[in-house]
Amino acid sequence: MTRTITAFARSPDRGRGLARDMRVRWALEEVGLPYGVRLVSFKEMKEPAHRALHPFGQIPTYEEGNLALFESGAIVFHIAERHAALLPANAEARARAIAWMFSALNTVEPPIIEREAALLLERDKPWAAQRQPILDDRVRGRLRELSNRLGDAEWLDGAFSAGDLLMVTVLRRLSGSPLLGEHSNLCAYVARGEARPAYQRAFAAQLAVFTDLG
Ligand code: GTB
Repeated sequence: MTRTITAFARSPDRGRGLARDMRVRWALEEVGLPYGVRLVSFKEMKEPAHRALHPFGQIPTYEEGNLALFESGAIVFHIAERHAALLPANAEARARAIAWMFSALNTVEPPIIEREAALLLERDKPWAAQRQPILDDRVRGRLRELSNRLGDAEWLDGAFSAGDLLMVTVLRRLSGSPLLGEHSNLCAYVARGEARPAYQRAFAAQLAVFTDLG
């Protein structure tokens, strides 16, 4: 069975692994599934052929036989559902890991994206300086809560799961920001995720796309 994902032909992050194909690559590497990558330009993403796979004209997408999926969370869930390496077999542990997947994408990621969008796209607005501390504090609040829950644990709930995979990719969006640096346990948590061999392989693969551009 061949699996194909889509990724940016030219990622604006210059290979830092911040685009959402990274989480799909990482999940596939964790469970040892080979995959191919189709690189798409910003123009191609908005054309009918790509929109047939992704209604919003974005990456990543995932094709496996007759199945075509969009939404990185749904793709990671699809991969994880079939592999105990990403979702535990025990029903209750599995439900909790899925809750962490949702919380990474629904509770922790939105304020991080909102803050990032303000920094990148709204800097010149007259209200930007007033709004920034509000956005910073929303992220701070979430990080504090997450940090309190993680404590000294290695992963969010027992063994590494798709919940950790998504949470680490979400927190990486704050790499280099002082906000993450305020929580040494979260920094160590992200570093543990990044140290996983599957993460390293996924990171190298997406970086190669950028370095191969020459
Ligand atoms: N909810 C969807 C999902 O999880 O799959 C969101 C998908 C999405 O936002 N895709 C982005 C995209 O295709 C790429 S990942 N954008 C193009 C468009 O909308 O036209 C977001 C992203 C982009 C760039 C960086 N970066 O350069 O640091 C980081 C993250």
